[in-house]
Amino acid sequence: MPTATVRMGEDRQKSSLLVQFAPKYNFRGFFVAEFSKTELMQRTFSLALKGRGRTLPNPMVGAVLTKNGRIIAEGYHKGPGYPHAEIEAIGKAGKNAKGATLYVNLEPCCHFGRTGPCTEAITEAGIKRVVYAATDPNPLVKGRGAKILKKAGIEVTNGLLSTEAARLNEVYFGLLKNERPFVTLKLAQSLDGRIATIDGDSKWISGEKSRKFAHSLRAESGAVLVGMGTVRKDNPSLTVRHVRGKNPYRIIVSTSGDLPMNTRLISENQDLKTILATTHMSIPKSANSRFKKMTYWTLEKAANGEIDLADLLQKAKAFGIHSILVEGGAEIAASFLKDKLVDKLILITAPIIVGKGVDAIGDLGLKRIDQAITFKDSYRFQSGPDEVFVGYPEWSK
Ligand code: AOF
Ligand code: ZN
Repeated sequence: MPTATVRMGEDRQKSSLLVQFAPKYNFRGFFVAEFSKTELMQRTFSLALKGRGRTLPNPMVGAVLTKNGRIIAEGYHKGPGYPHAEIEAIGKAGKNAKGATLYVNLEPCCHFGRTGPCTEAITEAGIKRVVYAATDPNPLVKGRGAKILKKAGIEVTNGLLSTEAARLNEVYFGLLKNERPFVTLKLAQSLDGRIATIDGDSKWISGEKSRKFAHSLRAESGAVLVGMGTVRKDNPSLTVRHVRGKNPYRIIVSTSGDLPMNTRLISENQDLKTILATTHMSIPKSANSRFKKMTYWTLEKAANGEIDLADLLQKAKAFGIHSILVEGGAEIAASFLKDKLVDKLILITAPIIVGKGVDAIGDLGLKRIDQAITFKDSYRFQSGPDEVFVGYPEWSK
């Protein structure tokens, strides 16, 4: 089932989330118009997205207060330490909040965190009805928020656009469910599934528009991760250049830790965001000061002698990284897939044929087609001449 309408336009290209959750309705003049429940819930999504890239580890939340079918106030969560969306909306409505209906994409919280419980503010404001989309997976909330509101005599409805609401906050939901960063695997391949020619040339497979899109994915991620093969062949910078946004951490996975000295990830590490993940502590004796500016993670070895990726994800989580964009190459992609550690696949296919070359994904050790990885909630969109496939692997079929 597709999770949302996909509409493309120049402005939508800036973020994968905006591609997926392009506003469906025109809300100009919304204070006087009447809207359906679905439209109002959709509006909470648009408001939530205003906090995009700033809320983690908190979710993106938008709130709309209505009275007699009309919007009287709105709010959204700007990030940890800032008021929750409901509090913003209630604050703006003032006394007018009495008797209003609250629409919100996440169940209102009921705990003291960095801020006070929304359930209390909702009750005190005299709100009559609460319509929320998804239950908050935070164990401190998880249905308790709704229970408390009902106990206070407030009419509570949930479930409207709940699948979409969970997707909107997929990183937040993933963090709580899997207790590790959310992993997106992104690959740009030719029609015949190659990411490079036989000589290793890969510049460029996808078009300019897709490369911008890829940079927006970087800007939205806590870290970008590549294997040693990619560092050697492509010497990538892994910074955000084609769009505005902050650089993510750059993780190099290398069992040997043997980095060439002229690597851009070392020489262009002014922001001190390059991390080398190896199986042993390995600042080379001859290391110059540029090498010493890197962060080193020493990780467990898996049974096959390679880096234990689950351990890597735990290190990343402890480091405060909430989402990781795996950019290849083929072996790293295969390792993450084999370990079932990919939450989302973004596959960009350019309309070119390369012939013999480097496969997009290495050996997965599959013998039969019925063992192939399948996807749910997938959708496709056009990005200049390329086609983009987005899907969520079904690990527990
Ligand atoms: C809401 N509305 O807008 C948000 C909620 O540290 P705090 O006080 O900001 O609390 C963070 C938790 O509150 C977060 O883990 C999630 O359970 C909930 N976030 N809840 O009702 C909001 N951002
Ligand atoms: Zn709250």
